Amino acid sequence: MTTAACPGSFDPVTHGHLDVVARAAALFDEVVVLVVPNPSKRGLLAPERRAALLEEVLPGALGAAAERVRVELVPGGLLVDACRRVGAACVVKGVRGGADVDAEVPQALMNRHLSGLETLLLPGDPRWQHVASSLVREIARLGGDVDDLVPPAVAAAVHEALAER
Ligand code: COD
Repeated sequence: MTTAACPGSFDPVTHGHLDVVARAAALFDEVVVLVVPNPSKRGLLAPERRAALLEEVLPGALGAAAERVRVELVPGGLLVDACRRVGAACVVKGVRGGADVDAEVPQALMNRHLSGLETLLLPGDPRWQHVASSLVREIARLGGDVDDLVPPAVAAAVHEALAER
């Protein structure tokens, strides 16, 4: 059985993330979505909430393939160690354009250097290439509509978290 990891901050999960997870599930027997809080990014949702939302929306986004996808919260440490723990032989990430490629290729090479872990970069679906969690947070914070960018439960959670601030 070949297992892939889809790591991210997922603050919050967007349709762009879900598209990458669905495509990873079409290529691998099992996918582990790793929720890895990024210390360099100011968070909105608690990491546990991000993981719970992923678990909630994956069946609707992936259908039967969601049975082969699980979600794990990674409290810290190296990605390669988290991948070893969950038995992932490969990392799958989405790239929306040149800036993502420039950021991801050094990380991919470093992860291979550290442990031999390979990375598969999938071009982001053009429908979601403009979508980033940071923009979703900003649009919601400024009173805009994020319903086309994230599943309904995620939009509700983002508005709720902003209201509690
Ligand atoms: N379409 C396609 N792909 C997308 C989209 C979209 N609309 N939005 C996001 N993505 C991709 C991103 O390019 C990224 O690959 C992934 O989805 C996750 O995105 P985010 O924004 O949720 O998460 P990031 O970018 O903050 O990444 C967090 C990681 C945990 C993946 C990253 O920080 C990481 O790999 N950390 C490991 C630390 C480590 O081990 N370092 C040492 C060796 S490099």
